[in-house]
Amino acid sequence: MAVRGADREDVLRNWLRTPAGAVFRSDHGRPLLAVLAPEGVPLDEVVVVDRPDLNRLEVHLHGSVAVLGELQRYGPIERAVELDISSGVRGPVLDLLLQATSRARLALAVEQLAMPPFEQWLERAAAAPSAEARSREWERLSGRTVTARALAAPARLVLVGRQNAGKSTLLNRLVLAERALTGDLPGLTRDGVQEETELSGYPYRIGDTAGLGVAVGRLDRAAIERGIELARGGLRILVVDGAVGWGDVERRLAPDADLVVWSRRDRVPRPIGWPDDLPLGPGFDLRDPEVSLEVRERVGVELRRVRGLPEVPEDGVGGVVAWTDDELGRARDALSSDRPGPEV
Ligand SMILES: Nc1nc2c(ncn2[C@@H]2O[C@H](COP(=O)(O)OP(=O)(O)OP(=O)(O)O)[C@@H](O)[C@H]2O)c(=O)[nH]1
Ligand SMILES: [Mg+2]
Repeated sequence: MAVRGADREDVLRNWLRTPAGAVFRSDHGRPLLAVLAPEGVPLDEVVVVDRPDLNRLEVHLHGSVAVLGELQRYGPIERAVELDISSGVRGPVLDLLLQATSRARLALAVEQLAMPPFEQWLERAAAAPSAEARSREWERLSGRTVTARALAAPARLVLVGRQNAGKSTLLNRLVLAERALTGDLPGLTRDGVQEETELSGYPYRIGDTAGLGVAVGRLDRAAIERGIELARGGLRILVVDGAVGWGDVERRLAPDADLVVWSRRDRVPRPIGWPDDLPLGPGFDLRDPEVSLEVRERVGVELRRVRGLPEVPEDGVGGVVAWTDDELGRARDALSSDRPGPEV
């Protein structure tokens, strides 16, 4: 809410109090905590900023239904962000708006709310005069879409590897909390925990799995099966015990791994017997929780590289996004020059 004019402070005199209940006085340019009290009745806490440069006094308030409803009694609210929760296409944006856990994710939601409907955008893009211009629009749209989707919803990330490799310890470091039970007993994890966190600015749901190795009983075998099932379709980090190094388990899991992370760098400089021509990611001494920030940083950057994602855009992706695969497919048909069509 803002009041413009030389007498802006006088106009709001009857609406604002200091937190202690005294008469409110602005402090040029400096934000001040105040109480919004129309007709002297306290309604909510607000932040007040006087902007002499703009001849404006701003009252920053919660846009909650209760506050806005109360204020409406004093006159119509000219402009407020209106959420259309009936629109299926905007679903992901609404979810993001309500659940954003970072400034970048919130900025993306706010940006996308202001975008024109996808149909309208596509119609205009498809009307571009040349095939090159349309193809450029397609490139930009697909780039924005990949980044926006990666920011909006967590990617599934599964930790796989042999028993005792340090999978549960790695999970704990990645989520900055002792969530999974760890210990020297091989086969300790049966049903792995799942936790959400952000790495390098992108959200992930990380799942721990039962390690591969000697399945001594029916329960262990079932746990390993569940782990294999969980890993299907997600990103996989193969956790290698550096001191054990390359073995049958690694031979089996390495081809499908998106990233290899190894433990026990306190014992070995490099996983024993690791083939020179196989990709190998960062190694850590995972024992001390103090390493967590470094582990999160290194793993986050590696995952970004593997997924081909840019550094997290702090202010949205800069345009319309195809939130559904159907939208993306239609955009490809209408814009991409790869398509077989009468023009070719
Ligand atoms: N020295 C050393 N020990 C580690 C390191 N990382 C993990 N450990 C230890 O290795 C043991 C096994 O770690 P876990 O994280 O439980 O291993 P896991 O891969 O989850 O094992 P399972 O659940 O049995 O599949 C624990 O005692 C850890 O403290 C490391 O980098 N260095
Ligand atoms: Mg474990």
